[in-house]
Amino acid sequence: MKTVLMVGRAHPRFRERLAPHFRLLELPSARPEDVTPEMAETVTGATTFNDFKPPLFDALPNLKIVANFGVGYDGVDAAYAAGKGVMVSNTPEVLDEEVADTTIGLLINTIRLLPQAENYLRAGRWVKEGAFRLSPLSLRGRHVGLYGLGRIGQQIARRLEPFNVKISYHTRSPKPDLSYDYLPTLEALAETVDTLIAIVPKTPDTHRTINRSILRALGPNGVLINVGRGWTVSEPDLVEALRAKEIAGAGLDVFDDEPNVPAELMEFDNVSLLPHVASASMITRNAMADLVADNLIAFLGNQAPVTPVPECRGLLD
Ligand code: NAP
Ligand code: 8YV
Repeated sequence: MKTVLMVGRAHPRFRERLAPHFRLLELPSARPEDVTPEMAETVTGATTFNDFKPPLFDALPNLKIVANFGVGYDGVDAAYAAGKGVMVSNTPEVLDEEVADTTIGLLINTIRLLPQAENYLRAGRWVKEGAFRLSPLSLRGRHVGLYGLGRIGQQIARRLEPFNVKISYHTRSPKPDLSYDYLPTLEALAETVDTLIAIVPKTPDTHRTINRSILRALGPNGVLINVGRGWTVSEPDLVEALRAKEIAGAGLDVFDDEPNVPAELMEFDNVSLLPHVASASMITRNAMADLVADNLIAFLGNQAPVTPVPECRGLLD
């Protein structure tokens, strides 16, 4: 029986799906120095929660595939893996609708202050003080800009259509099959819209691209929503822009140094913060775990993996 190493968390569904096919070992620390001689000799497949760096690849010389739990695989060095002939897979599509649903929820929560309104009720203030204050912002009349219009971005856009908001987007290449207005730069998008939703991957090109000047371009009625990666937003610039009222509010599901969230962000009443829960329903997380298992079962059974990452597709030629 081949051996699969569960690196980081061992999702209960991994055990259920993988145990009939493989001998399972665990490496909760994800640290290469904790790899035992037995692991080094026997492990041919691994699961990961987006944390698999070159020293861990090097510590497992018989590794053939790393199956990431998550569509974003920025914590897995896929180029290094490809260079060593190791396959990497991720979990696209199965989470698109859940993440898009959460994005719409976060957008409305941010604009209409619904979490604050519920806290007001729960604190008994409705009875004592009367109606909750009117939200200064509304979705009515907004122009939404999507920074990223891939699998998830397109699901967000589809959900926005019945809200009767204008929709524009910026990506590196225009999507001719889609009818939304394309803006060739992020700056042009921020100048055009008043609501910016970021759903781009963590790459060198997206690092802190949402900075003070983009936020100023969004303007004093502007709302920023980030569901991609915290890396994309300069958090210090966001705090400064909120303090200076250069934008009107922000909703964030992702942060630069998770699970640490800058204390300054918690000061603002016009900011809605979520602990990276966009895909976090049982049904969707189980679907992601199933796809991790399907990739391992296929590839270690000498079939093509279901969802290889682009960097490793050349290994299949
Ligand atoms: P995808 O299908 O690969 O879409 C990525 C989009 O970003 C594409 O439209 C791409 O268009 C655009 N893009 C990439 N680099 C860009 C750049 N430098 N400038 C402008 N646009 C750029 O990915 P996806 O499945 O939608 O997922 C997107 C990301 O969301 C993931 O990588 C992950 O980090 C994040 N995510 C977060 C959660 C959460 O729980 N909060 C859940 C799932 C995913 P072009 O190639 O034309 O530029
Ligand atoms: C993670 C995500 O998978 O898929 C992604 O890229 O960010 C999430 O769905 C989740 O945080 C598990 O760690």
